[in-house]
Amino acid sequence: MGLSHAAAMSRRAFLGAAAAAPLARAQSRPNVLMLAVDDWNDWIGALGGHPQVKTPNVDRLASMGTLFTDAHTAAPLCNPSRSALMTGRRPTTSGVYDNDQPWRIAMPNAVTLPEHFRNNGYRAMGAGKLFHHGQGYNDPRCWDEYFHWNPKARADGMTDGYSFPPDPEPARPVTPMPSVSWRNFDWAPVDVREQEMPDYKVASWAIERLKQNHGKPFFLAGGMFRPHIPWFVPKKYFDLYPLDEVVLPPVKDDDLADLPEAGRKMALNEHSRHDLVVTTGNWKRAVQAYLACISFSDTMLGRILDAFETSPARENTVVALWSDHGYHLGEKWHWHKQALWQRATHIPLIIAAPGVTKPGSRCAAPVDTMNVYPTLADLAGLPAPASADGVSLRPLLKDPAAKWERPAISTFLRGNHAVYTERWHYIRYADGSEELYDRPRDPHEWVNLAGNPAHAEAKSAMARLVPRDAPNSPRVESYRFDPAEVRWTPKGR
Ligand SMILES: [Ca+2]
Ligand SMILES: [Ca+2]
Repeated sequence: MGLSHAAAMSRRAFLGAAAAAPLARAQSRPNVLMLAVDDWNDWIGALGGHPQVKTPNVDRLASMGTLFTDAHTAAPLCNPSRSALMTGRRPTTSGVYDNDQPWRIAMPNAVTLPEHFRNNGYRAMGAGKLFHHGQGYNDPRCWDEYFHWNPKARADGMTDGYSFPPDPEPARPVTPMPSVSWRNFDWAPVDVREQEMPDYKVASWAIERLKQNHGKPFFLAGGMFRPHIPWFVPKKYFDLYPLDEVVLPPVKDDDLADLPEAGRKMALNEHSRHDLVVTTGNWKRAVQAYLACISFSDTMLGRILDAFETSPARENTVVALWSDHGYHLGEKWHWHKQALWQRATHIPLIIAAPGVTKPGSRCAAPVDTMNVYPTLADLAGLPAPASADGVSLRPLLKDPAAKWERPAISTFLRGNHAVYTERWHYIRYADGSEELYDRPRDPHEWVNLAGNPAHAEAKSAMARLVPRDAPNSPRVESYRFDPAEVRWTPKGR
């Protein structure tokens, strides 16, 4: 849908613009290239989350704009994170807390991020993992064009399939960890050309769109699937990290001793068996595989960036990159996501906006993914989203040292929240139990200060920042997704 004539006229009057051709004026608005990565924690070179990680391309993107060094996800799990970012509504607003709650069923009237751009004269195109599997790829309101792979994908808004190319996988399982219940917790080098990898195809599709003239501004989004498990990528990426040299993340033996019961349960959930990873001799192997997948995805993103930097859009495009959440590899005796410590919530977030950001700038203010939608809308000169729980980051993009008093907030399942300020990280679980970490003094979050009377005042101040679960926030039913039938069915029926 294009800008209406009346709106165009009033916009021109407001801007006091001379009588430029309507098309030229429309194209003067910036394009948006949004890159998403999956389960990628703060292990990028520019963030220093792991001393060995090799991410020259994401680092290059960081050098083009502003790297947020203290960015957190709104929810450390795929669907609630992506639903929140793409609709602008936190789980506490939407009721979408888990992977089995289809966001469009919960929010039939939400205007999503790409939809907002479409409604304002943009062409919206997407590929790869942007929404969670099985949701949103075919939402007819979101996209003008999507890289559909699954022939069963249907355009009815919510019953779309896994629109993702098939993954070349070895016979499974490769890794002998039978007691780990997390499906797909497996890894190995695969003997395939990288052109056969799904993320390669997603990147190629996006690259083709960068070369095309769309006749109006574009919103182009590409979502990488790696480093999501299973960690199967070509061997050359494993070879970047020789096994005997792999550095393990720091883990404290008795780290869980000072956690409340709810925290211990979150650390030692059914999918997370650090003891087993260690006793089977797999810790270094798993870290190697995760690093390999990061460098693979970084290489795919580099292909998109190469194409972007030689494209006509180069001078007039906002580029953003985010991960849907972080990832534990043993820290707090925890694996995977689904936790509220910094390793699970801290993410790469980079925004490069011509004329706004300074190349290579870094911003240390605590921000979260609820800021993404309002920021991209703002940078494109679009109206603020109608209902968003976050605000635009423009003041920080203009001046990374600008005063910023909002906390970063992350929520995992109903009633469990993490709140970050520059000084403190506060966690409150649904049963009311708490954790408090002094961030500058305790970067690994090993010492829970919640019971320390010396910090009672700070703790109370942090507790006041916890988002309320709206008393009438929706109770969203759980659904089961059948990929063969490409259908959602309520679990209770
Ligand atoms: Ca994810
Ligand atoms: Ca501890």
